[in-house]
Amino acid sequence: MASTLPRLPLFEAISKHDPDSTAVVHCLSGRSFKYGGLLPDVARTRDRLYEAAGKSDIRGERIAFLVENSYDYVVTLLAILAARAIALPLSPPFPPAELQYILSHSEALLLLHSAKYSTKAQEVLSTPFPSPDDADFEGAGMMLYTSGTTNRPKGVLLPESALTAQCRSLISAWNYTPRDRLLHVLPLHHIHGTVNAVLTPLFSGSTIEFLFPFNADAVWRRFAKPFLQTNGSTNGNRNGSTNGITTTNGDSTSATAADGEAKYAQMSSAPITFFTVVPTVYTRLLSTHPGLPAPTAMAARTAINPANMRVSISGSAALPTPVKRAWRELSHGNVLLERYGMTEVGMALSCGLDYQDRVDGSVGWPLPGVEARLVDPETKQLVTEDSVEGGREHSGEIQLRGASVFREYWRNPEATAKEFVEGDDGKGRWFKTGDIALRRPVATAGKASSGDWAQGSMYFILGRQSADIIKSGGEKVSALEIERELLSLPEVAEAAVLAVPSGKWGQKVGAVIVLHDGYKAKGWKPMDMRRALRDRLANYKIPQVLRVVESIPRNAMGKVNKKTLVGAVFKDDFSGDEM
Ligand code: MCA
Ligand code: AMP
Repeated sequence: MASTLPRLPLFEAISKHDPDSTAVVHCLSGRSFKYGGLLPDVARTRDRLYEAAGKSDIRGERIAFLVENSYDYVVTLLAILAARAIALPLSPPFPPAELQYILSHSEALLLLHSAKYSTKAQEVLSTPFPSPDDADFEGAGMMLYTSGTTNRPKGVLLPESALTAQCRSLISAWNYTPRDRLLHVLPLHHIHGTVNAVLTPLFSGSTIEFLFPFNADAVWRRFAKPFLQTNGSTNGNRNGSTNGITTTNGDSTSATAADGEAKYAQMSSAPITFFTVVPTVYTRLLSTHPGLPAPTAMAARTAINPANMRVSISGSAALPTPVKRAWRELSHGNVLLERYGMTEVGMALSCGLDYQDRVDGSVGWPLPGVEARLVDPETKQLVTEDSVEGGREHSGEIQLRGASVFREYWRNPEATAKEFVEGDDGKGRWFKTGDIALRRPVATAGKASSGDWAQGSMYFILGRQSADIIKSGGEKVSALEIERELLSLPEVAEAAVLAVPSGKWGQKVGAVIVLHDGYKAKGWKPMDMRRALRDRLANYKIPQVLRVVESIPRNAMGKVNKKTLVGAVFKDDFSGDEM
């Protein structure tokens, strides 16, 4: 029998779920894995980790892993926590140089690669269930690398206690249940994909169905499948197939095949009830829906209507109100729930489950267990409920504290110290998010109908304090990191990297370049830039628009005013309506 597991709250929760209910499904193949098999698999993998490390105490060590979005990923993540080590999920598409940086900076003890999971996983489904009975789990945690304002990504260390606090807060606000079935299309090296869409559903006994990489057509087919009308009947089934194994319902399969999409035939017919993604994904879904075959398009609309899709969440970047409205219309009334978070703190602010509490442009209230305040960045004064400036609402930097906040930037005490400010009430330090917001009462919302936490004035994000942080398709990008890479190229004499507004990405990365004299005659095209940066930066960080100029205007201090420059140089590239 596998050895015992530490008594992490997550493991205790999993051990109480119905062992026959489905934990994970691979959407396209229909393969599914039950809760009953999960902890035995975790225990075995944890023991294999000890073997690989050559010792059985790897507490607090960083264990990096490159595993595709799958049951294997879930087991690997949990096995690392079970070893009281720090899980460090890596993004497979990152170029080797970026991954190498993360590996060496984190001083990872091991790098695990996935062998395609085998029948072994099925074998252990029947092995006895190890009871979690070891109360000591100090050392367990997760580390995610995020772009900061400084030029290299920082390792954000999230101890297990912070992860658990984040999950509990979300369960209480969004009410995940074992009846929820979540379609998972996000990368697994960010909080959004890991905490909101893996750990919290596991805590709650929900089913996670992986469909990765994101593909709008496949998502629509999956949503639609339970509701495809054949011979005038609907084969939707609220309870879905037992354990999420594909119901080989002849009707739905043949209807899908009739659409010429046999590759989707193995998809389950259980309705998806929970979807959490970045705004760009909603934009992409909205723009591809009209191209679906008519029966699929209709079934997809039924699938996302509020009676079937319990909650659709948007976050990681600002949700444009036109996208929210278009989704509401397409879905016959499903109002997207917007929330605000950050790698360093998990989810911090959220609108409520009650539709009244999903106010356009607002990210809601501090989630359960999260304390939030606004501080004027100039005067450092607290922005109080009634702070009004010349009749206008007063904005400030969002500062946060609570059990969900990270511990430190890995091996970077200076950066950690810089991002926190001591509280004057003796109740601990506040994390400075760098995001500017205002608070405003909304007459129709905040009546505690979504929970006690959802009361009072609502938060509205205005933007970031620093122009050097760009959010593209939900990915955070440091302008300084890209400038550093550009400046290391022989062609480039000066570089300024800017956030260019985009309907599709929210913001896209733009570069303004001055070439060295020797390269001016030849010129430098976007293709040249892409080729030069390909092995140095992840794809999404490579500028999408480029301008070569004679000089970049600077102030007396030698600083570039990026807000002015972006308007002056990229006016024609603003594409607020590209969908
Ligand atoms: C892909 N491309 C991008 C991005 N993604 N360009 C700019 N920004 C991006 N985010 C480029 C590729 O390099 C490629 O360029 C082209 O678009 C198509 O690539 P593909 O891989 O097909 O793109 P996609 O699959 O359509 O990806 C779009 C996506 C993805 C699904 C929106 O970017 C995504 O999953 N974003 C979510 C990231 C996330 O989880 N963020 C949460 C972090 P080319 O054709 O030239 O090669 S924030 C967080 O965790 C906090 C706590 C929070 O609040 O949630
Ligand atoms: P990351 O470092 O990738 O965790 O990104 C965190 C940042 O994403 C925050 O500091 C915000 O700037 C941004 N963000 C997350 N959610 C929202 C939202 N709902 N609206 C606007 N910005 C958001």
